[in-house]
Amino acid sequence: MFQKILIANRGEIALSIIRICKEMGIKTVAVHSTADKDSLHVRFADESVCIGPPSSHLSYLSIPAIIAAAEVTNAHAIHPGYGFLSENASFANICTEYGIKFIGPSATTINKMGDKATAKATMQSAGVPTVPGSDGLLTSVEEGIRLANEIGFPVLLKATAGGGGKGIKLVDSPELFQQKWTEARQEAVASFGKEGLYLEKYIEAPRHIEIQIAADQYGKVIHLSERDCSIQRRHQKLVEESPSPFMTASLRKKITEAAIKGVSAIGYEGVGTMEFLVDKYQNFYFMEMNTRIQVEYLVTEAVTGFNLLKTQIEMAAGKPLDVPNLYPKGHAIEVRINAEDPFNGFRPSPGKINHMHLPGGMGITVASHIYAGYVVPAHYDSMIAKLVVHGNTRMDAIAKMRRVLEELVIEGIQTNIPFHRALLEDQTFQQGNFTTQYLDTFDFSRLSSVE
Ligand code: MV4
Repeated sequence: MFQKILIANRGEIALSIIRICKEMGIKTVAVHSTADKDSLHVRFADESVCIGPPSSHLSYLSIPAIIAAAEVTNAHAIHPGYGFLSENASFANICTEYGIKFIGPSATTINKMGDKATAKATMQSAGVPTVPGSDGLLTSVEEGIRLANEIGFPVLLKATAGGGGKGIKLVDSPELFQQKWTEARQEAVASFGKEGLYLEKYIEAPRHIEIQIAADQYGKVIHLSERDCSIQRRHQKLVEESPSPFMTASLRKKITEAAIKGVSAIGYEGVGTMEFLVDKYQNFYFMEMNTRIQVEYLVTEAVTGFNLLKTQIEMAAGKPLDVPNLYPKGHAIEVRINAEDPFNGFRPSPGKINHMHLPGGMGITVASHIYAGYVVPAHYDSMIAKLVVHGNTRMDAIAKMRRVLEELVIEGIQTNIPFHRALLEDQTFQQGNFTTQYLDTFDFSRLSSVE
């Protein structure tokens, strides 16, 4: 096992990694920007290194600063968490060159899944269902129009370097194709420095269902069932749950088999997630693969009782997997608490938390780095806490989450707690009858500002 791990991240995930390392008897090194000097991940780690100024580019994304911190502290491995450098192939490569274990898959695998057209083609060859569309990148606008006419409008133009909702254009009719093509290419170059586009049939009002995977270094691959992440606003997940209210035994069998087939085909190592779009007929299509631990991993931990973060570290150290496929027991729901003002278009609301109260009780996990007096910096992601509840049934979990949200107090900054309270009251949510389009028509004026 590793003797010392450097955590190349901040916030709740850095804290959660440090906590599990302590339980495993592994020493920890925190890295931090000057804006995070008073953060809990810095206080709870055995050692800490300041790696730069507040700007992410000069700190949490600075490969030389992080490698230097690992060198001077003699860390044997780096855990990248999620976001930042977690899916950066050249960082994974540089770690290897310096004799540091990158806790994640190989640079080759990260590259292959990071290029969305390549990822799709790879999964298609492996026999995983994909959305009808172009075979790889489009070579001309004419080819795109011909193919779109064949498939039928509307279609989507997707940037191969995109992902997570970035670089996607909806094209409703042939007349608009040329214009959208030009826009999409320009945006792809500006955002990602790569102009490649591919084409897909537009799946209307799908669900976002993802399969959690774990793969050891000896070819054993298991799934840990699904998470439903359909509750999103502008491609930002706000609520995740498992099992999916839409799931059936037959769909779960097919979708998990496909996920395992895809992951096995690429010789994947570590934890990962296969994202699928599921249409109203329960047809499912591979969308993207995430090669990191995800924000919503606690939902899977809650329903399976399996320590995913610990297993990720163990597998990176060469330990074989010793469990079969895992299925949900009961029901778990996670809500993401963001320092955002839901009464003003969810704009960021950084600042000092004057007072707070975190909920407790059975079947409740609070993953958070905040404390009374903590200043939420303006430089990073606005997520400040994750609340996870676990109950016997979905209705039990909803009742528990409503109680938890009643108890939760965060004062001094605006948060999206009022949104979550309104969502948990909503009939459509309670019935589990939602798609990725659900929040597009959600009436945000129903939010109450009264405590
Ligand atoms: C789609 C789609 C419909 N049809 N692809 C958005 C995020 C990126 N990972 C892929 N996305 C979508 N791809 C086809 N062929 C609809 C979406 C989509 C979406 C997907 C998952 C969760 C929320 C979403 C919100 C809008 C659009």
